[in-house]
Amino acid sequence: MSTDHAETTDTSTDGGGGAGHAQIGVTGLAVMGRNLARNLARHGFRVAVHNRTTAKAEALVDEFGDEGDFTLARSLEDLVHSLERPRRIIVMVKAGEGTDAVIDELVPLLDEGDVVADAGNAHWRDTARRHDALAEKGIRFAGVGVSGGEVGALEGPSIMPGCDGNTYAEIGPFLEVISAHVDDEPCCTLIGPDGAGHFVKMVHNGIEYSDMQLIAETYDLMRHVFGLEPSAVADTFREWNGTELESYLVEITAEVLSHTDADTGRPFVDVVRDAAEQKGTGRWTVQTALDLGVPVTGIAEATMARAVSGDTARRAAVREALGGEAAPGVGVTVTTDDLRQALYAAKVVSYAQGLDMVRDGSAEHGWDVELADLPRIWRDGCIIRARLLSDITEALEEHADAPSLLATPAFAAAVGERLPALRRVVTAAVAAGLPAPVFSSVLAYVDALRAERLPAALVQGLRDYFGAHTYERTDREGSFHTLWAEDRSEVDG
Ligand code: NBP
Repeated sequence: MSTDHAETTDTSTDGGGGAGHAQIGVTGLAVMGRNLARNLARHGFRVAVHNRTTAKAEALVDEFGDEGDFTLARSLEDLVHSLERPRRIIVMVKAGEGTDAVIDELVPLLDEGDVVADAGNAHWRDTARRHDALAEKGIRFAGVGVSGGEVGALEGPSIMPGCDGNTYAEIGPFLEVISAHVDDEPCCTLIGPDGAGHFVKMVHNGIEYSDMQLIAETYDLMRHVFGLEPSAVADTFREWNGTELESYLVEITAEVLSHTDADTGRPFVDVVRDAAEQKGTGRWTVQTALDLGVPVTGIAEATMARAVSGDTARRAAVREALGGEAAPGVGVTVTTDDLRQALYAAKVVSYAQGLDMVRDGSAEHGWDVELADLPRIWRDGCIIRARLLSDITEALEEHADAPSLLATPAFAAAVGERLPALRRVVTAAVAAGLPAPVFSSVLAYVDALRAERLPAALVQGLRDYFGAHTYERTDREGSFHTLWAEDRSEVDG
């Protein structure tokens, strides 16, 4: 470990004219890190900047040096030496091997009590591992979820830090200042220890998947059941952005749908290949949800829908074999207002599922996450920012013990009154032969939660028949097994 006192080295250039050590360092200056560093500098912090390829750090100081007080670090040693103590270093590199490479190089240069904050999109399990490994060396580690993309990083993202309280005391004040703000409240708060911040960021991204897929399914229905052109669908989304559906994603849906391709003059959406990518957070959410046994059906179907869209060879083969004509959709009427209501209800359900996942994950790992904090810090700065999140915050504050958002009075009523519309939308999609996997699955989820009895009783009977897995009875305590192959009498299980 280094015993040097932090000192700006000869190779460092003070871009903003300030003197003394930098208060915080950023390593990794691609789009996100660069904008985060500028955001910090614009707020008056003295920022040391470093990138593996030094040219990016030089370019940052050249282009934006007048925005604040930058110290250019040409190596990680420079970066470490340029910082006041305890050192605070934000790592914003490509998640995975890149993060491990930087940490491995950085750790021998650091002193006890220094703070490393990984603000990349790390898997929460990697964050927990890194936290433990660095704790053994006395170095404090934070896994910081950041949402808002390139613009958010510059202008104020939603930030989900996971770390110990004393680590947060070091970096929280910086993060809170540069985050988005709603009514003077920062869209940043300590989520919980070790992997909690990245876990919540992962679920946030999962919700983003289902939000986008629901919007896409709504568009598909308007296009193919109503026969509207993309520009007309855009008008409806623009109008909806003035209603309960007001959100960043609804707003940009209108922008994308009204865009015309310059080359062909056709609607932009018609010239884009219909195969959606997924970078991994949706998959991680579903994998983690399966481990926890928490049903996030909306997120799961949205992730699967992307996988189906990308499965182009199989799609072509089945279309060829089965035919691709749409069904006539006879006898089912659905209105624009049904779609608006269904979109809102389905969105609420998928948020409820994501929040359930955080509740269960927090309980499993002892993180003590305050659920109402999540919609509060997602109200601005992040991709899923929406008017709805203020109402969710309020409902969770008032009913902190509710086992589901759907069990709070406000959202039970909001979803309940829109269920007929959601049902009509799913029916119309099925009748027209249009895939609406997220609409369908969230409706099935609500119907399952509402049901007095589920056919799971039969499943239990079958499991007992072939595997003696036992079952419980409705009329008395205990575990039972029926001797299926003998006289079918019941014994204790
Ligand atoms: P990228 O994810 O494209 O990563 C590029 C950066 O990683 C460059 O600074 C590159 O240095 C550095 N890097 C790599 Br690649 N391997 C490295 C290694 N072995 N050692 C040191 N540095 C290494 O950048 P980004 O899009 O700005 O995203 C940064 C992080 O933020 C990622 O974890 C990403 O998932 C996350 N994130 C991104 C967004 C978004 O909207 N883009 C949103 C939220 C979070 P080089 O210049 O020398 O190649």
